[in-house]
Amino acid sequence: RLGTERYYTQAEINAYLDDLAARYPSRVSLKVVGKSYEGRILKTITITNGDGRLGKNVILMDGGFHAREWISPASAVYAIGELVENFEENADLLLDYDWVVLPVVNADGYEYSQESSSTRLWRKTRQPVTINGKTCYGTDPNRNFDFHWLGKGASSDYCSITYAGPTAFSEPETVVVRDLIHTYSERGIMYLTLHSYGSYVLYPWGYTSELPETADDLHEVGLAGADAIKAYSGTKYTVGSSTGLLGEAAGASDDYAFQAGFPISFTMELPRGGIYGFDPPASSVDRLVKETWVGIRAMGKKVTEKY
Ligand code: 0X9
Ligand code: ZN
Repeated sequence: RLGTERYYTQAEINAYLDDLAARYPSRVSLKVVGKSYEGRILKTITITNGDGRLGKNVILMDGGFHAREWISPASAVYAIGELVENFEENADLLLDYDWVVLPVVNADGYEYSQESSSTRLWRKTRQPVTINGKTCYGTDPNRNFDFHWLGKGASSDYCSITYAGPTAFSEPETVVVRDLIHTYSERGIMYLTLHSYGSYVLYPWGYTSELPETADDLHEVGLAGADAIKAYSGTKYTVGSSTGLLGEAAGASDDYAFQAGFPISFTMELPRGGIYGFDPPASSVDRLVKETWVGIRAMGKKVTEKY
């Protein structure tokens, strides 16, 4: 198991995935799905129960969209560890479903935020944009998806923290997630993207205050996660639509996955911690990733029963 006593680099996380693939070849497979702007390898881990049945339903999960939200990759990695190394206790989640996880989407930003205290709060990717001789770095990957791109809550200012990018899917990292969403849109049931902070389970829409027709189903599955976490640790999550709870923010991956065919799509905003909210101390990683797993597990379980 990768420890929970500190945060790990993207390279260490990839090495852990390699280690799992070597140790559990019948249940785990890896795929290089692309490269970040700076050339870091992005790889997914597909977790099965090893029964060889093809075409099962899929739960697609990612972490590390926003660089500074370190508890997100940590939680994705912990979930991977549970599904693979604690397989016996989680076999119910893998009977009719495969899980596909990309733990660090914005690998360049994540590494940059680990470089020094002055870059700790970096959010965007690292691809530069130069206009009239002035350069600003990065695009908000969660404003870069081509569904109501540059709508409400997204900025066209290339130096803004919510910059939607020069075009939709201008970032290699969001292209990777787009392609994963389309690869699994036929059999994908739940898309779950891990962010921080605020302790929310958010469902579509995030570009409009309108609710989808299936809002009750989304709410029910989200509540299963929130209730499980409350019972486990006492942490209170709020469940609701993205726009209802946070206001419009268009061009995000959750809306994109939902419109592409995933009937369940959530942004999970993990709890705040530390001085800025994005920086829970290393000493609280263990507690947070464990309670987050309880929530992910409960939502996954609910999905396997409902769909
Ligand atoms: O604004 C975001 O991208 C997410 N919050 S964060 O603080 N992690 O940046 C929320 C996204 C919610 N989903 C949509 N607005 N579609
Ligand atoms: Zn985020």
